[in-house]
Amino acid sequence: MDYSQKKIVVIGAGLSGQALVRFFCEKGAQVTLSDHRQAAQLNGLALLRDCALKLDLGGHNLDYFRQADLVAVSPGVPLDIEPLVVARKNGIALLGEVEIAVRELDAPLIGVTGTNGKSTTTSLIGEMLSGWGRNCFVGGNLGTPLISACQGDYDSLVVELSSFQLETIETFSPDFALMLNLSEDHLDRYADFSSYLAAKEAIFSNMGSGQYAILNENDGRVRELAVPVAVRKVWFSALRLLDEGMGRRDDQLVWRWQGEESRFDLRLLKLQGEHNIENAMAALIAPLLMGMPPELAWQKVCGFAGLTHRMQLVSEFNAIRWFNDSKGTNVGSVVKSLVGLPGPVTLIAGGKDKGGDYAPLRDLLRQKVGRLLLLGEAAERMNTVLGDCCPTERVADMAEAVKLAAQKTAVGGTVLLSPACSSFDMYPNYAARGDDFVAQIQKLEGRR
Ligand code: UMA
Ligand code: ADP
Repeated sequence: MDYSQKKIVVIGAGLSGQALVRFFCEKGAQVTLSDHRQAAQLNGLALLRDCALKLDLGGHNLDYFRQADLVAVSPGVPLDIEPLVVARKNGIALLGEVEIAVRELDAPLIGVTGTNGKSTTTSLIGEMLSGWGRNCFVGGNLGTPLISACQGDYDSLVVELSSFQLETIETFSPDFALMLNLSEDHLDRYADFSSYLAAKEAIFSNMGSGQYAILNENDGRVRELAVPVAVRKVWFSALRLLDEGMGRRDDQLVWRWQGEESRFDLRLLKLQGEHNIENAMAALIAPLLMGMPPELAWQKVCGFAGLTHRMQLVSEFNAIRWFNDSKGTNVGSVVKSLVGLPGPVTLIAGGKDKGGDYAPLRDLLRQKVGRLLLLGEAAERMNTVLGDCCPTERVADMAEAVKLAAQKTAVGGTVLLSPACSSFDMYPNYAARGDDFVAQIQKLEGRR
């Protein structure tokens, strides 16, 4: 695309916005970076000092949005805010960061979406392809915006995609699209669950022949998605053997494709939990279809110990096992994390409420949770919905949560931080929240 001399407004000055600014400046565009936060609240702006750009901070000046040739949208910016409504009314094109990126990139692209397991699965695929000698980009919602792949010379792109990123695609059409599972999330941004599902389903909308949809057979909502007929569906199931696709029998994964069969021994997998078996199954499929030798693929999967902030055993202080699952940011992920642990668990939850239903946690709380400690903005609503399931207390911050957990959890017990909420009420992101949890445990340990 030729962006030279084009007037481009980039909205959102986070990671995506800053990467977009760098991209458009290199293309010779006239760039304005707009954010409703003030400069002092934004990190990394100094790194843009070499770019000739205008700043529109502390609010969005509508004139810029009326006069632009293009508005480039960061994923965290909702499409119904006034500046974007004004731009649309004035006939200005709005494109998301992923759409802008894919117009520049031509390497085979593996897109990973679903409600939970995206980061783990994306990383697993990256491990496999790199271990096979491919020079692959691994990023997207995982942390490195896809637009920054335009600076590299990649032979494959492995991209985690959020519903926010998929809302603004127009031509995006991955060679492999993985849909891991679907449950309630982000209902603070979407009018209802079906709007969230529609954003996810959009990953298939431009796909056609020669492309693959990799789908979880055991998720009813995934089974109902509309996938264009020309797209080849490849199923995985952690519950049974499949005639074609990735199935399972006991401790073996069985891959059957075009008359060939490969088996993978699950006892060698380092990743823990049933949900990670599904992630491993889903992750294997695209590399195998690309021709990666099955033994090498499985060796790379088994070598992967998992990402931080996902069911990470961070301490055994006080003869208690402390798990950091700060990335457990919705009810579906907390369910999976609790199922995998023996009770009784002291659960630390809460944060920024995303408007979903907490009631699916009720049975598990009764079965597994000895004490529930609630943090953040969501604490009140969670207490109303869940407070009668087990002894429940509100805490002011992570320090109090960890202190109380250490006092109230019996020797041999488990403490789990798995918030079912995003972190933005108290922290810049889920990683900062998980780091605080670990730091508070270490503080107590120091006093031992
Ligand atoms: N902003 C405005 N006006 C608004 C709303 C927001 O100016 O009306 C500004 C904010 O002040 C802020 C900027 O927009 O400065 C933030 O933009 P952003 O939220 O898109 O954040 P980025 O730093 O660009 O990070 C985004 C993803 N964040 C979100 O989707 C919320 C990151 O995913 C992703 O790693 C990154 O792009 C690179 O691709 C994080 C995330 O929480 C991990 N994702 C959600 C999730 O996983 O649940 C979807
Ligand atoms: P995402 O990027 O989709 O948020 P992650 O791989 O970061 O997913 O995992 C986040 C949390 O989601 C994990 O800590 C775990 O509790 C849960 N989780 C991971 N994989 C799955 C899965 N396949 N199904 C359900 N929950 C999962």
